[in-house]
Amino acid sequence: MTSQNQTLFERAQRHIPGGVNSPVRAFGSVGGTPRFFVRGSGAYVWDADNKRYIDYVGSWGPLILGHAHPQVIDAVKHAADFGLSFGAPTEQEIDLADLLCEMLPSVEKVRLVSSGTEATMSAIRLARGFTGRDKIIKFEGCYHGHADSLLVKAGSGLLTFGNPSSAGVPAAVAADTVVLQYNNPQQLAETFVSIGSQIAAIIVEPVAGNMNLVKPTAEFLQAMRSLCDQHGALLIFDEVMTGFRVGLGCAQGLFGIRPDLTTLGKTVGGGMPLAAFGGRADVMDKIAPLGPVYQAGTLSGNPVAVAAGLATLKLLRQPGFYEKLAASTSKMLEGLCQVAKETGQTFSAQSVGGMFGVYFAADCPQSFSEVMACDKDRFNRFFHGMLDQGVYLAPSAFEAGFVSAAHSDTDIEATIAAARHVMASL
Ligand code: KE4
Repeated sequence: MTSQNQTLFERAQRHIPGGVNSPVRAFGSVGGTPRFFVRGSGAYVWDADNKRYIDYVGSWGPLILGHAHPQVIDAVKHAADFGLSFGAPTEQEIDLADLLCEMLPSVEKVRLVSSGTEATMSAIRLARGFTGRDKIIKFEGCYHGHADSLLVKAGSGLLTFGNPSSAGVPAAVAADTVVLQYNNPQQLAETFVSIGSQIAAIIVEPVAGNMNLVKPTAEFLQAMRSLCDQHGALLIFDEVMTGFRVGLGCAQGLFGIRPDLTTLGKTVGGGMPLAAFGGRADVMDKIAPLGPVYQAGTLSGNPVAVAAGLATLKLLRQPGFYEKLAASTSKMLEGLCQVAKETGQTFSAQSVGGMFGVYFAADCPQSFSEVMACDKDRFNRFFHGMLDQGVYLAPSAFEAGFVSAAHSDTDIEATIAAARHVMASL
């Protein structure tokens, strides 16, 4: 019998390029038919064939509370009853700005936007406007959304489809983006020695999640901070994925590094189109209408999205939230490593708070080249085996996974049992 997912995928491809509204959803890297979801609740999603999956993608990070959390849904419904958008300021935007500045000491002022791409694109423009410099440093395998300057040797969907640099980006734009190796402080220092006076900013994922999960070394983090200070460049932490995912203080709180600018998205909006960029007041005051760096958005600070964000952040601040999330995540990974050992699989895994990476390699990769050396084909077979078993992992070997507060011990144990079954015949 034809799967409804297949039928819908064929229909979708008639008028939507690739049948999807974002490339990573197309299963291009893992092959097969993308699942069309019809419902999510807690740790679960159901596809068009009414098959249930334990979900470890969580809409690529936002659903840290699980799908359709009642308090978030109620907040959204209540806000919607008063109108969907005004294109004018609302009190709730002040509440969210105040809360973000309270939760993140490095964020003295903040501007709300509608996507992570908007946040990073604006932060880059702001850094260039503030410093009067053009060069930006990013790292191979990191993905910061699809603004032209940042689609150079990027991760996520570009890496998944093997085209790390997008067509359509003018060479003149790409020329101002310097791409270095993640976790290579020596190379970074050498670059600053040669062109430090031209560098407006470093933008970095403080825990990389778009080439699979790669943790930063303390040396790398410290080098970025001190080199920016020495050369008058800004340090931008792209915390769209790590923000409120790895801890209440984000990655910057975890590592004790104070960036000049921070970008947020995903979790901060609880699943609604909400993102933000913020940081030093002297830098943020360069943003229009105060300063000369233009930035705008029809739906920026949208009241319904802000309601979802406020409801989500309120629940994340509950005592013990992150300890429990990290424990669930660690327990799941320990179980996967145990069954990999039992079944003779070369496998490793690691997590930071509620985000994790799994690798068909003996050791967790610490660099882009080590990620590329992992057994991608074996991951793809594992992905489909788990999908058949009702476990939905990210459909790419180059993405991080996410656990939610809704994942129960029973869900974790079921995931481990599924992995035992799949790994036994990989
Ligand atoms: P969006 O424009 O997709 O909201 O955010 C872009 C972005 C910026 N920075 C980081 C660190 C990100 O991870 C992202 C988006 N992440 C991908 C998944 N790895 C989104 C999924 C997709 O592209 O469909």
